[in-house]
Amino acid sequence: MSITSQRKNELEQVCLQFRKDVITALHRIQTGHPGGSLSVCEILTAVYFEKANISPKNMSEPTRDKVVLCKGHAAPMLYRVLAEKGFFPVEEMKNLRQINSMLQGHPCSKDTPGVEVSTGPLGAGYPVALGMALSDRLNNMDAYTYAILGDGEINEGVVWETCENAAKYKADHLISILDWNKVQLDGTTDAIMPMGDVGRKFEAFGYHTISCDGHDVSALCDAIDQAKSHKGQPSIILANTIKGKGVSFMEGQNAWHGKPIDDASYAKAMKELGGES
Ligand SMILES: Cc1ncc(C[n+]2csc(CCOP(=O)(O)OP(=O)(O)O)c2C)c(N)n1
Ligand SMILES: [Mg+2]
Repeated sequence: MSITSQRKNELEQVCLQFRKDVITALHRIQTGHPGGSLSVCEILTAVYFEKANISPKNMSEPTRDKVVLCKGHAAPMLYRVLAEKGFFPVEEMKNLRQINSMLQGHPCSKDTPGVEVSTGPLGAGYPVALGMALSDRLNNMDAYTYAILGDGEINEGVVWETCENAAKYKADHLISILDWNKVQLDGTTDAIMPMGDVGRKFEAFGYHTISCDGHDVSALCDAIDQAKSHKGQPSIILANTIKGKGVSFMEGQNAWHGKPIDDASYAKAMKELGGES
């Protein structure tokens, strides 16, 4: 069922706060990844706040849904979302990327409550996500595994090996979401490694594809519903996003993939996002 317009408005406000808090945390530490964190904001919000059956209360129950942020460099946004879900206090964001902090530069399942799988090496999270989905099915559980991928990440060969297996095993409880922002670290995805028609490529590998606006929480929720209702094939949601979304001078700019946020840029970003964090 679609979310109401009131709920959509609420989640948009929540996303605005997430963006401010992530930019503030990244400015404080002068390292980390703004671009890919801002682009995945609504995807994580739709999954964690509307669709996935996952919370601090059921984290130890095998029947819970699972989420794997394959593009692990967007950890700051994942952490902010997990804090809002109650996995740890939001004040922990102050310790982002500090030695011995629970919030390392890339997600670590050992250190961070709520993190299902440690990720960072691009591509490596995806086969793990498939394994989790297949394991749940073997155990007769109706749980879904959500795998969130970057569009530069899908240059990795292991992603396509995973697709072959997901199709072979008809992994219809693996819901993949591509943060399709068309930019990676050093340039546009087309310039670094042209992937052709991404949707047709996934279809050729045996996937059901769904496209949507990846900054529209309501559209993302509908796309997830469609993926859930599609049986006998894995689904991937091609979520059209903008790298750096919400901060005009970061939008579409690979330079802001992993650049420290200087004071002037921070002030400008916060003004655009509507004030202090
Ligand atoms: C195997 C591997 N190679 C290289 C890197 C370095 N790296 C980190 S992020 C990134 C670009 C990722 O681009 P994309 O998947 O499009 O992410 P997004 O645009 O969502 O930030 C690269 C090359 C890595 N983490 N892992
Ligand atoms: Mg990208």
